[in-house]
Amino acid sequence: MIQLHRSNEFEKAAGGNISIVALESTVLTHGLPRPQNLKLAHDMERAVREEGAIPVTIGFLDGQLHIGLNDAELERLANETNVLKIGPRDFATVTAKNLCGGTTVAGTMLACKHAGIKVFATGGIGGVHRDAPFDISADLQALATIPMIVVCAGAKAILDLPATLEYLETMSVPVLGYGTDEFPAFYSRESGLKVSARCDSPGEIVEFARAHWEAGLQSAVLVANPIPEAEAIPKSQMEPYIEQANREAYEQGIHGKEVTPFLLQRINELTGGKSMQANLALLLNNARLAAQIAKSLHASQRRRVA
Ligand code: PSU
Ligand code: MN
Repeated sequence: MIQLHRSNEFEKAAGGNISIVALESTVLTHGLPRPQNLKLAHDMERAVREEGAIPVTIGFLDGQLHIGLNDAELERLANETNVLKIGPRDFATVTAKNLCGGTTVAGTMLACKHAGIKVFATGGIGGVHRDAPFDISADLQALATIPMIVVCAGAKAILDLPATLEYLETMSVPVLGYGTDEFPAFYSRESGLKVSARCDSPGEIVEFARAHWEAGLQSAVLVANPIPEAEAIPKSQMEPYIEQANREAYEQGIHGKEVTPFLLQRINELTGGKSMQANLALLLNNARLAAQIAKSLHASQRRRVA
């Protein structure tokens, strides 16, 4: 079994039975520019704490898988120049070569499986890319096979959202709209697409997840939490920028794991920084909801034992 480098805080929380929320780190290393990336990492951790749970940011330093990064480690990961974007297939490379990097949604979920963490917050999951039918994020594979609750603001709007939802349906991953029947589209609250079920409270989400796993499924439960209204950008406004960025990625021959970071950065330039503000707001919003879900899950586990 892979060796885990557990932070003191994680050890204490796990031993003391305190609610835990995992946070990913590709968003720091590849999703946001400096210095907003480190500030966001701290803000997300604070948001989780304010809701009464313990944040555990996951990432690799010198080939070690950290379950929880302290402030100095977070700072290092956010500023390191030689950092990889680490999905599940990269774990062995990173371990063998003592490398550093941010774990993607899929990578973070794999780490959570080893650490026994059940709730995780990210911004937007990866999915099926537009006009590139074989560019399918490993995030979807992880969601299909690792039973935990993942909170996002939908799939990233740069993707082919109908195809992404089809894939999730094929893989038996329920998509829960939080307070909505519509699948949110990351920067926008609307997509014109439906979720598979709706939940209106953290407790309801926990009950749903329990019923899902009791039915014998091993897939994750994906919670789609719409971006707060104040920071949302209408889909009609975003779509031309997304199309332009996708076109440029194609023309410049960008492919593989570089596609998503390229698109996010290009869209940020095209929107004059507005898309990044939206991205930051939805990340914090997801951290808060994940903390509430973790607390509710924890309370329900205690009730069951009692
Ligand atoms: N959410 C964000 N920004 C990001 C990501 C999520 O707000 O940068 C990252 C996640 O780590 C996700 C990755 O797993 O983007 C998807 O990359 P790809 O499409 O190459 O699988
Ligand atoms: Mn890809």
